[in-house]
Amino acid sequence: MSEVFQTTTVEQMEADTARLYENAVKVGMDVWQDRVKNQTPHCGFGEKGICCRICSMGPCRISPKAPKGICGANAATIAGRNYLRMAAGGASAHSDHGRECVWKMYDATADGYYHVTDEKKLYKLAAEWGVETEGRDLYEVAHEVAEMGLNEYGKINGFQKWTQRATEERQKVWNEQGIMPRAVDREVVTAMHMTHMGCTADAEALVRQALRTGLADGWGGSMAGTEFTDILYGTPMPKETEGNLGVLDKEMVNIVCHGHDPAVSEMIVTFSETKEMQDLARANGAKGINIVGLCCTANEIAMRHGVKMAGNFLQQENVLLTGVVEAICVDVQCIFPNIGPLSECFHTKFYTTSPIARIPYSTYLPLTSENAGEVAKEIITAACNNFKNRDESKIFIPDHKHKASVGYSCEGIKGQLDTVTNSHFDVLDTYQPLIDCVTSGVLRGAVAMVGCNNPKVRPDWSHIEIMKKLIANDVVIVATGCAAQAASKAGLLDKRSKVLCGEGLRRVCTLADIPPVLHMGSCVDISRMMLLVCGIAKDWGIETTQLPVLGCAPEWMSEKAVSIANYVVATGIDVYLGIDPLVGGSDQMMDLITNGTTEWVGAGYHINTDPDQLVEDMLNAIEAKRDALGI
Ligand code: XCC
Ligand code: SF4
Repeated sequence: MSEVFQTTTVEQMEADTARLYENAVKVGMDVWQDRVKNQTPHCGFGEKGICCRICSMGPCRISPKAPKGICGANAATIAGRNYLRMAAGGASAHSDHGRECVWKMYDATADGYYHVTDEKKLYKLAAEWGVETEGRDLYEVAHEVAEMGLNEYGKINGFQKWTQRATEERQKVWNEQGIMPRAVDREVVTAMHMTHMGCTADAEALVRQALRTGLADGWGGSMAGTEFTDILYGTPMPKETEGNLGVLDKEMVNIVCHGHDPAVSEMIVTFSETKEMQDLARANGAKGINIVGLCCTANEIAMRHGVKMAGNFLQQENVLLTGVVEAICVDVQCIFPNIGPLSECFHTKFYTTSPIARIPYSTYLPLTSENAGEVAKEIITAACNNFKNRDESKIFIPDHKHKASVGYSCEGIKGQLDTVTNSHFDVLDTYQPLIDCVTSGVLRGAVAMVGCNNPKVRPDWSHIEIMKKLIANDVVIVATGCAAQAASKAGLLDKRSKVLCGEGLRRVCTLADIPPVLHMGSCVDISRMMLLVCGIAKDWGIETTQLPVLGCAPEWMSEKAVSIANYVVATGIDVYLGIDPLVGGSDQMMDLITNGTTEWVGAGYHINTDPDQLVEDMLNAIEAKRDALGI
């Protein structure tokens, strides 16, 4: 059976996209491929990060003839301010998403729409934060823990509680370097203040604040998002699903959930399973209701319910171009405004649900803890009744899809390791078996593949080629976000893809019954990866900076990725970027984000826009880390 396994190639995916593009032409609507052409070449000043429009004396652009802005800001100042503002934008998005999740738990009741699913995780967090649980009602505890979680965002004194989960050494470094994160809101406001006209001009201070703001996200807002989401909807454990456009079903009512915060999609999944909704779908001539996900919402509901994943960021217009989507419902982040006009060209109904993401040509149904079920039912009902309005002449569903094993939270990974080595351990709460595989050389190391896809490079190509090369060299991969989706589309989350691995990794995959690419969730779940590396470092008895573990964002595009890169670096893990971080106009800034951070926190960026070279650099870096450890 393994010999028949084949990946879906980027060429095949591109052929699907080309075929769907014909539908866009047919309905007379532009899609990203057209807009990329219109926007290319990009503005050189913007690309290099040396255009400043922070005050109305400008915009000022740096060139050999004009080396300073009107106020005297030079290239390093301008590029540094732009960079910090990107990190702050990203930290805000993740953290505010996290805050919404905490609010849902604050509002949770035994008989409401939102309740506690993972009691064990709640009690663990309560114990960690010193909340009394003895003889108290579950929801009283949940309420108090949530209130503490909410207060973390704006507390007036002290640092993010979540940072205490990091290794002692990391906490010490963050304190010594003055980047221990305070309240999330405080770090973001500080970043905005520092970058205001006439404030910080020193590039080093701007880069340090980017690290601190990133830490407030990864070891603050994002971690809150992951923890409270797990408590509310369940901690992901390994399960099977499918990925790519072939998961859309011509005979079913197709509802697409897109965005990041699972509050809406959880309700859609729950209510779509009710008899009332199933009957309605059948009464409209469909065989049933097919919920599929896009972007990180897909990751959330796939990890917890095995919901199928239609694809990643640049697949969002493709999904509508199939002509079989009855409704697309979005929450926040990474939603193309073009979904509005594009849905108007089809029978597709477009729903927005958050005051944070208001988009023209949508029906706006703001979701609250009180009305969540009603909103979900309204969307599903409209979708079912919309089934008969499809235009047959516009339908095309590519048949590519792959099996995908998902759900590898830290708990899921430990559980899976347990199946291999439970002869040695009673209750396994250690990464020791994994560490043994690395020290013995069966596995060379690990790479966290994260981030978006981006038309600045050949979409998904870098992700897939880099992953294939890494697993062939016995490097295990953990993935989140659109990187994980790229793996899913190619078939690398299918356990059978172990045929592509080197001998060592293949053996580990067989023994532990895992795919070589472990899907750890959405982008806020990179906080899981931070706990994973700190957990491994603790169990191993070495520092995070010594681990043969790297981060890689070969096709990143969003401000969130900048925030992530900052906290991954600050956690001691080198980050390999395949897209320029938009600071190239200043040598000083380039030096600060590569060498500077390495001096302060032991890790930095490595940038190479050639994916072949990027993966070579990573393999060499892993071997160098192994040599330094003497393994
Ligand atoms: Fe968005 Fe999270 Fe990027 Fe994908 S990976 S395009 S941020 S959905 Ni986060
Ligand atoms: Fe120009 Fe300085 Fe104003 Fe920026 S802050 S727009 S560099 S004058």
